[in-house]
Amino acid sequence: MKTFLGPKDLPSIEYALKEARFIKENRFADQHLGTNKTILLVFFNSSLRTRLSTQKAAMNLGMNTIVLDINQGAWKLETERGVIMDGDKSEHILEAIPVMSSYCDIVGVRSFAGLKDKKYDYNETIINQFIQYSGKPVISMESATVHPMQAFADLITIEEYKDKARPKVVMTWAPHPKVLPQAVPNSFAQWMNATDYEFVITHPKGYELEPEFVGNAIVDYDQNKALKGADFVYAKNWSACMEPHYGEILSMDRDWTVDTKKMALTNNAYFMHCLPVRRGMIVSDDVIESPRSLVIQEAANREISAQTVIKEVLKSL
Ligand code: AN0
Ligand code: CP
Repeated sequence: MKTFLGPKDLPSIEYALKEARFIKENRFADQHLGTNKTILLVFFNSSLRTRLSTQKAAMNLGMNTIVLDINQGAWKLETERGVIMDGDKSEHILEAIPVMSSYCDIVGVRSFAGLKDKKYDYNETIINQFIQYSGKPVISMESATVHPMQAFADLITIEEYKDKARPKVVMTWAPHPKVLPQAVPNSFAQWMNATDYEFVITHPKGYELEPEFVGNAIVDYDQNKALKGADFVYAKNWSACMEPHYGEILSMDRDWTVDTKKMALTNNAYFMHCLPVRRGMIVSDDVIESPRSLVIQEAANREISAQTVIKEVLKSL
């Protein structure tokens, strides 16, 4: 595997889940694969879970890890071609990428959507430059439109907690004061569509996601109706995806906040969120602290999804 952006990059979902189960029980069984190999994790944006879990996964595989925060100590990078660099950007990404990749065997990239130019974001311009110019395998640690290691960890978590073959999974939009990307909901939808679960997406009008990610999901604008009978509730905020409102906040309606009243509509559902989460906006304190909340288990499974992905890349080196 030379790039990792979605479920199609793995041999199959069944294979990926089987590997994940093995890795969870045998975290140090594959150290021979990573000996004397180096992974470089490049962050253009903040991170807690991705930074720690991906490093831990690489260390479990016997690898060396280097982490670079572009905004803390590196030169400011120009990412557009054809510009006269007379501003505050000292280095061009077209030199920086091959230089960074000369020190490693695998590159992980976190680069959020700018949410200004939909075409630039949805072409995955930044991570595609890494794929094109690094000469090394590249894994997304949340790029402009996808966050595949998060969605894979979410899938592992649902598989661990489901008590029926075909659970009802509901992804609900919830309010947030800042403009957020669509990467997490896009990937969650993409990975849920790769299963045979009953999958429903609910959000206010105007928050439609791209059809390539929505796939066969049922979209319901009535959150209360969507939550009925849910076995898993996956909350997330995202900004508007469709033009002419791309990257805008269209609603801050706290009636969409997931609280005990909303959870009472479900089939005693588990609550899920990728974190970081804003209490009082996305979810109430009592729901996130309840025994049905899986947010810590999801975060812990980030080590497993990352290790499964990196192992697959190491096998192809
Ligand atoms: C980011 C997002 O919504 O994409 C990262 C989530 C993993 N969240 C925030 O910036 C709060
Ligand atoms: N869920 C997630 O990716 O968290 P971080 O942004 O802290 O890495």
